[in-house]
Amino acid sequence: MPDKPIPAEPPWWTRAVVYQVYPRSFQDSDGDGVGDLGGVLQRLDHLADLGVDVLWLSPVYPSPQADNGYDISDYTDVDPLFGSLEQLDELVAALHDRGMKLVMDLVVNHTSDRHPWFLESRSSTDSPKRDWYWWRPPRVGMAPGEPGAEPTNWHSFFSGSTWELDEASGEYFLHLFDRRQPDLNWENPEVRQAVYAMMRWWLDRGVDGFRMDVINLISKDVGPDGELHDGPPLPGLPYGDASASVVCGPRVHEFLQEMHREVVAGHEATLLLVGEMPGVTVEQARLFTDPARREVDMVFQFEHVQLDHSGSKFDPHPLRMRDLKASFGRWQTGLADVGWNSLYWDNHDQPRAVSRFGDDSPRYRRDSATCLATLLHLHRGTPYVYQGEELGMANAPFGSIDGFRDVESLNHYAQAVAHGADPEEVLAALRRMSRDNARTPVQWNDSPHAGFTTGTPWIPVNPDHGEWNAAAQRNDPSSVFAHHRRLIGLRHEQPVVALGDFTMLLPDHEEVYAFTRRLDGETLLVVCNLGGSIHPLGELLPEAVGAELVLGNLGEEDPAVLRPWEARVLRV
Ligand code: ISL
Repeated sequence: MPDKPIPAEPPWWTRAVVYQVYPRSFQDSDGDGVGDLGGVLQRLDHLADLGVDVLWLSPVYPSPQADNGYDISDYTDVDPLFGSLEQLDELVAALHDRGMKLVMDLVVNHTSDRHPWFLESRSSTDSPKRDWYWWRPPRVGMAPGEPGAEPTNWHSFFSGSTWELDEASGEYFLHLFDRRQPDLNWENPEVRQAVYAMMRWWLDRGVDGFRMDVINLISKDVGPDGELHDGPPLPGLPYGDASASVVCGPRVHEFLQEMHREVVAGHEATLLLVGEMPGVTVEQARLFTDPARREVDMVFQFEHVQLDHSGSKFDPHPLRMRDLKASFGRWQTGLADVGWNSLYWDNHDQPRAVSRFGDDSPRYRRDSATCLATLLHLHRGTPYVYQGEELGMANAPFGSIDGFRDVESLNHYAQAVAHGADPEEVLAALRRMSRDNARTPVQWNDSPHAGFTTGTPWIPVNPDHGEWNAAAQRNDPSSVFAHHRRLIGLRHEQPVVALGDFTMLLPDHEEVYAFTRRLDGETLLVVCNLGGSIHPLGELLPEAVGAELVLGNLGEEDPAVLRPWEARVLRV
């Protein structure tokens, strides 16, 4: 394959690294136990020190907090829990002063059931906003509330039916997530215009883009008379799979192109648009991220974070590293010439990467965290660092169900136990897979609540913070934090890291993940050992042995031997 020449002006985000702040768990500034914007403002030095380019802020809008802010009741304000609009403006200015950008979370597949739009929609069957949401009568011949009378058999992402009965009107409304998160009807042009106006309002305030929550679910496959169709039955559940009707529905590209025309046009050079897209395929992602189509810059895909699910995420099985390699490899190849990848291990919806893909035992925690980081940051695409990932934060030791806070976990537990599952088994799965693993407070120092709050944290701090915290790592050159800083620096300094092509090596090897990145005659060879065994690198990849070490996660030793969880970036 010929080396790729450097394109004239690659978009700025090809060299950028994004840092996700989940504000509730980042830093509390007023002692109420919940993180807030004041806290984010206090910790900007941490981000600057790490060297990231963009802060993606999970929702801070007014919200009943049924899903920690992913249930929005006012799109153009800040919840007092998190601070004020003035502080948001302050954050934009403070980030811009430091050369960083702010990307807001855009949650427009659904609103909160407390949003005025929904209250109005619900108020009567002939409300002018009735059609802003998905209202449907019971199944023909059935009474409202009768078991099985739901308009379709769809299973919610958060357990149970996607339909909630409104007693007053005898009709059901659709919610792909919790019942307190009704889906907006994007078929209605007024809904779309209201969303675009809101987005323009945020851009006018100076924000630099949007991370679009479940944006590939906005178009539903609806027939000419409003029909929605049952999905294939889900094994072991009294529901069907809604995917065929809601994932990348018939008008999704049209809607995103319209959004681009109405909101983004003229600003595309400076903004970042990332679409979160559960269930998206490589082929679809190429369409969404083809710059010529003007939809989004990159998507969050889910393939690699579902490889350890057997059907449901709460029925996990051990991950085969080969499957992980194959999946990443497919995405790298699939978006090589058209489109762009987002790269992530962690976010607020996933268990902690070092516990899931690495080895969080004392022996290998630091090495596996730095190995995973090297692997991710050296791929082609834009890396995302989730708060605490740069510190090697691990899953938390949850006890009983009372320790969990997340609506997805709590709904799942209630439903599973109601259907006869063994509570201890359900808990074991939650301890491994619950989103709360990612939501324990950031560990700033070794003080009682890790420096997160002076009050009582809304969710307990992981007791390992005495050892694993930012203060301990910031000036330690061998820390997970320092390693992330080096990786981010490498992307900024080396065009080959940002733009080079990708070739997978040793595709069938169970533990050694190796690839090259090439650009303009320069070749980097990246070798990572995703396990606890030693591998004969000299035999597997002889060219690695004499190569110059650009960056490694373990001290230099025998170049012909790859130690457990060792990662090397080599210039060949
Ligand atoms: O968390 C998940 C894994 O079970 C997903 O189903 C997740 O809900 C999905 O990726 C969509 O996530 C986004 O939208 C949700 C919200 O709860 C998540 O926090 C958000 O990232 C609904 O707004």
